[in-house]
Amino acid sequence: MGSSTPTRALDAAHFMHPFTDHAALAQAGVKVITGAQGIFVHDDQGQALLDAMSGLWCVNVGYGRQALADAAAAQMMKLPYYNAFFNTTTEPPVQLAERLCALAPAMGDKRMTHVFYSSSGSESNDSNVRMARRYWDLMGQPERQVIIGRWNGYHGSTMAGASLGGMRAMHAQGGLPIPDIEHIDQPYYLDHRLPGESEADFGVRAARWLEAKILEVGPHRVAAFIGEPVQGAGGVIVPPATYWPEIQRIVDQYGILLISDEVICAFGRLGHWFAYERFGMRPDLVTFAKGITSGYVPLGGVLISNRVADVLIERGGEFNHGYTYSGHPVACAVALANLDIMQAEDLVQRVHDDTGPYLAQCYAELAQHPLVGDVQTCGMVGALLLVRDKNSLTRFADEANVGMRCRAHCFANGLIMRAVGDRMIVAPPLVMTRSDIDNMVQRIRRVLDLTWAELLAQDMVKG
Ligand code: PXG
Repeated sequence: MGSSTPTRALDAAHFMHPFTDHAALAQAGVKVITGAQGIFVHDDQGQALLDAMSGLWCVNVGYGRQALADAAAAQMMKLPYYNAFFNTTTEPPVQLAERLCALAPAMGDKRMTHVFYSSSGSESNDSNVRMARRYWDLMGQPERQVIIGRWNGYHGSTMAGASLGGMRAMHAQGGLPIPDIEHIDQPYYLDHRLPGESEADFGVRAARWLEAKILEVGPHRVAAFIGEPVQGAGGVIVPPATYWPEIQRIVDQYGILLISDEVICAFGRLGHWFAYERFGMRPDLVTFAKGITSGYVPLGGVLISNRVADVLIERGGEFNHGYTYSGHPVACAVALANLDIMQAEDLVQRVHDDTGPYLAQCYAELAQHPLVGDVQTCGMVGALLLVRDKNSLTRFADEANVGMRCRAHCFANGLIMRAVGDRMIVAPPLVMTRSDIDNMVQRIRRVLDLTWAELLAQDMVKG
């Protein structure tokens, strides 16, 4: 098509993409996505692709929702922007805060009472670092500065977000992590289990790595622990059921704050409004972004529990932190309309009762495929581990690039899945029906067959 060539040339000439090797991209050529409807995006060559990643884990209500465009247009004409500094407010962020606090379940004596807004997950985690450290200052324990995250966790790409995360390739660029951030290993059973160890026992042992780290750092120096309930960008790592309860016991014992980073996991992704409920966590701070607006406009923030909010408000004085777009009225109006859609279509309950269990059932069948060594799902996220030998669970060498091979077949066959090393992951739109899931799984099966055939032909697996 006529329009594609200038877009490609101009892209290569001027658009610096996120997380991209630009020399390699210029060689391979960029894919130009020009439109989308429902669960499909389409490109400038006329190919429709089933988007099993909901964009980047965010387009939960699917593409082309008129109500979200209408909400943005109406708010733009009424009041496109005003700030929340200098004793002013606007209506949409107030309504949204009230609604989020009502949707967030109380856990024991912990309730979510306030919302701090940003425009992304990364900024929200920067705010968490500022708030956790400020909290301990106000509590008269200013030496509590250390925040503990996990290797292969992902908390964003700003200086603080990338530091909290445990992506070594990110730390290797730009002098990260910032001071007083520590990491423990992730609860990935297949990588870290001991011979004969059950998944339940492993979950408790993995949680106790936190206790060991607290004791190493000194309990009086630890401010908070941050984790994703289910790791997303790290490859959809679903922890054993025993993991979070033991983490909760440990943070309670040492009095440290628990930050649940739910940028991916909230708003129905795991079949609950907030994932902490599913895992029995009692977080003090909850990071959100992505699904709050289904990605239609940028919005992020932090749910703040009474434990933290009471101290910041009653003892705090001025908290010297905030963004131009903290509580952006258009973003908050779109979020309210997005929550309306989710409630009208009962999407959270559907994932919980129907589509989530159905995805799990379909994935259990995919586990029979010769290339698949393990499957995990949780609500509407799923992972397939590609292995060289199914019986012994022998993994491919990194150089085999098995995930990238599989992803190439996906693109060529009308399917978007994400490859994280040897794990192929999905986070489909929550509006998917059972027959949409059938359609997706049929495509997945086809790309697994094609990848298997390619590996057989190159003698990389045994038939
Ligand atoms: N926390 C979590 C748990 C995330 O998944 C962020 C924070 C940062 O959000 P922002 O809005 O600043 O990007 C994220 C983002 C991937 C991928 O390839 C995942 C994310 C972002 C970009 C790519 O899986 N997650």
